[in-house]
Amino acid sequence: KRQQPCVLWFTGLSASGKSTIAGAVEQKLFELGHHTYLLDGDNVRHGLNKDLGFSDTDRVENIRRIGELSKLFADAGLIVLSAFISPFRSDRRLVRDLMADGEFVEIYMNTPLEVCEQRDPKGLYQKARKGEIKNFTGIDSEYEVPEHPEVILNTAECSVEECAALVIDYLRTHSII
Ligand code: GGZ
Repeated sequence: KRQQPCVLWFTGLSASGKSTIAGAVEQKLFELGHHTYLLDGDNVRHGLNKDLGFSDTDRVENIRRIGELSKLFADAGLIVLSAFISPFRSDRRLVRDLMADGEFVEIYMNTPLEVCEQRDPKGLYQKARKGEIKNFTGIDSEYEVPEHPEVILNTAECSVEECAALVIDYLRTHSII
């Protein structure tokens, strides 16, 4: 099936829904006959980037490597879905600049911190509040909100299905699929 290789870059706080929505979008793309690859903490931070932690410098290097990796998969013709907090604007800009015009789709998970903290699926926010985890994004490490994301998803108000459909709509409107 015809598709424009590109990178769908999901950015947002921990528990904002990045991996969940990326997974739902990937499932829809698969059903439509498209070829995709999903990058997230599970397959990157435990492998290629297992030497990196959560200091600012390590996060910068984490995103730099993931950007290069995303570009390679896009060069292979795939629609790449990358789901990382990627808290810094300059790092997301660097990845955008690796890609050709229109091939970087920044998807901002506009989920309020309170909602993420309430979800707290792994109990990490609770640990961060108690000081048991340092440099936790949204607590004692910064998240820089995207200024011009291509797509904004309000996961506190919309279902996973609705959010995934918005991304698919964007890809259709912009002739990526
Ligand atoms: C943020 C942390 C931290 C700290 C561990 N800050 O919700 P999760 O658990 O499954 O996803 C989070 C993941 C973030 O990794 P990223 O590679 O996406 O981060 S970044 O883009 O900033 O490099 C969270 C867990 O790792 N985690 N410690 N201190 N998230």
